[in-house]
Amino acid sequence: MKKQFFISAFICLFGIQIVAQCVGDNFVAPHRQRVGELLSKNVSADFNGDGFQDVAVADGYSRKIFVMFGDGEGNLSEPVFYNIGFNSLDLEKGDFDGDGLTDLISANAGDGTLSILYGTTGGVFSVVSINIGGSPSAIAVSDFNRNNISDFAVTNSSGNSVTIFFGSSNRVFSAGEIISVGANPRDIVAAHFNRRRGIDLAVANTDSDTVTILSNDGEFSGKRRIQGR
Ligand SMILES: [Ca+2]
Ligand SMILES: [Ca+2]
Ligand SMILES: [Ca+2]
Repeated sequence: MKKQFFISAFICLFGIQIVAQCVGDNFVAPHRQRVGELLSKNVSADFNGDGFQDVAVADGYSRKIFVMFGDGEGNLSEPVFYNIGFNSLDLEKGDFDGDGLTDLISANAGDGTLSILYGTTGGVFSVVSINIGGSPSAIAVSDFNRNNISDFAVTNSSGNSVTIFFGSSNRVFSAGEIISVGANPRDIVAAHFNRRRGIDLAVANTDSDTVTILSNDGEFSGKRRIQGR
């Protein structure tokens, strides 16, 4: 039977270890590739449209996102980097301008910014920064208003709040109200938690040892317009 190969990436403190995995068989010897200095989060997608999965990883210390392109055989290219804000705690993917190309977003707790990398053809990204203040700590991407353009919710760990941003084809975000949650929210997930159509949110609050459920009953609507620079 023909074996299927795909890439799985594991984050280490001072580098990234890429492991080529063989379905239905044992792991083969790992391919190690040193990247960055204090990696926090990675995502995979086919950024350059060649049919092979690629990897992006955020480095909170060097303020960079590294992008490496897969060859379908478990190997990654030398990293290309993009400058982002300080102390990235989360990295997610979506299509925030609805052009069909995967975009990336980083929550930078150290300087209160979001870095959004809009994908272009060939796997090249265009970076914009949005200053939202506080300590952005985690991001959940979904289509909260069901217009087929990705939106995202971001936690503010120092402000004990969540704000939802709605993507648009002209790359101008609409922001919803600041929603209070528990103390020091550090993770957030988007899923259906009730029987209504909209995607809801669950927030893990580290210091209050609570989980906050935000039900999307139509209140997840944009009211402020924010554009990255
Ligand atoms: Ca690719
Ligand atoms: Ca896009
Ligand atoms: Ca949307």
